[in-house]
Amino acid sequence: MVLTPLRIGIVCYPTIGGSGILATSLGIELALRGHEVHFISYERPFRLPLEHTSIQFHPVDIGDHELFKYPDYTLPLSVKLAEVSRDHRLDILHVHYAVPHATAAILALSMLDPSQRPRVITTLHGTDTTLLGSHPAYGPAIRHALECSDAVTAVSTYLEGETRRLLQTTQPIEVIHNFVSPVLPRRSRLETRLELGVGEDEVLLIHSSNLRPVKRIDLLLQVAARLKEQSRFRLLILAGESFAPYEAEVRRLGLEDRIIVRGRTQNVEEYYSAADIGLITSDSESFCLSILEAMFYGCPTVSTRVGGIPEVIQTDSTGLLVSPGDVEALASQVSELIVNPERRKAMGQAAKQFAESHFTAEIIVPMYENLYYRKTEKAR
Ligand code: GMT
Repeated sequence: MVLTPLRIGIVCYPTIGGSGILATSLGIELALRGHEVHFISYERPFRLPLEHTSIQFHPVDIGDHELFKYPDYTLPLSVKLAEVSRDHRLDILHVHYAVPHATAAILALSMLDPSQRPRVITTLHGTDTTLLGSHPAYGPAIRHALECSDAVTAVSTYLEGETRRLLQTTQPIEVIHNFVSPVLPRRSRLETRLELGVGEDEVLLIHSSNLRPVKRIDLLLQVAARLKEQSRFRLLILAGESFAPYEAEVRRLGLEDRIIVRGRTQNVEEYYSAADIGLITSDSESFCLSILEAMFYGCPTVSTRVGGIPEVIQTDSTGLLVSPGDVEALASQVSELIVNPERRKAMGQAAKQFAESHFTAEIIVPMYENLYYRKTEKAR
């Protein structure tokens, strides 16, 4: 069916992190389907291709005003959102994160003539509910932004429930899970392992995150320390932020020759294809996009059973889940997979199949498109 193309503004954090990655993939997929897409952020999202005829990037100039003791992003963002909405006659403003993005979008609407106002869709990714939702200085602003949005989505059923519980909003919240558009790695598994200095006889564990406290890098290193005595493995950490704060702990645990750190990278597919087991030790996670990325490349993950992760991993079939904080159990489950390549491979294949039958762009993007059409007067 041919759809009437929409003009869609996407607001996201441009830095490494699941929400920015998801928003960028969504924008690319929408452009491929014929929509006109405008990204608005303080920096170009890092996975956004430089050349794309139906995608434009509009930077927000934050400036450096000595007048303010603390830098302000919400106001310049709202002015830019009003400008882009007016100049490009946007149908939809899809904001990822309630604060400050939905707040700025709501403010932008009030700067526009009613005939120029796009519909505001707010997608919740996690921390604005789980961290800020119960914060007295943010909760009411988040609730207000949700109630003023034309539609709200959450990336997992868990997050939908938590948002209802913590924010007591009356807005309907639609669950639209995250998706991944896998790309073909440009290097072979062997070439990537060569670059990493990992032998074919070594099991390669992988952890990819922004290393924020909720990711529990302390536990990740403790698991590696427990495995050190019994197994031949290396742990690759794809670090979205600086790994420097953890280097002393790596030395203290004697893990220098086991841990490989790589910084911000575009080519995660090469690393997931070269890896054997994913390892996630988070205290909280609304979805965990990096688990899904690993699944698409046939890499099963051992993770803590928190938040929305059980919607992504079916324990014993597509990965393994253990109680949060249980270093012993995490290590023993990883160890079980290290010594059992057959089980590991079968689990990786099951993970890939599950990802391909539930979380592809072909399945998820039309859910967003449907929502957009329902909220605009435009016919499909
Ligand atoms: O903590 C992160 O990983 C960053 C954060 C973000 O906004 O980029 O991730 C959140 O959104 C991701 C994409 O929807 C989810 O996969 C992550 O689980 C979620 N993080 C948390 O809930 C802690």
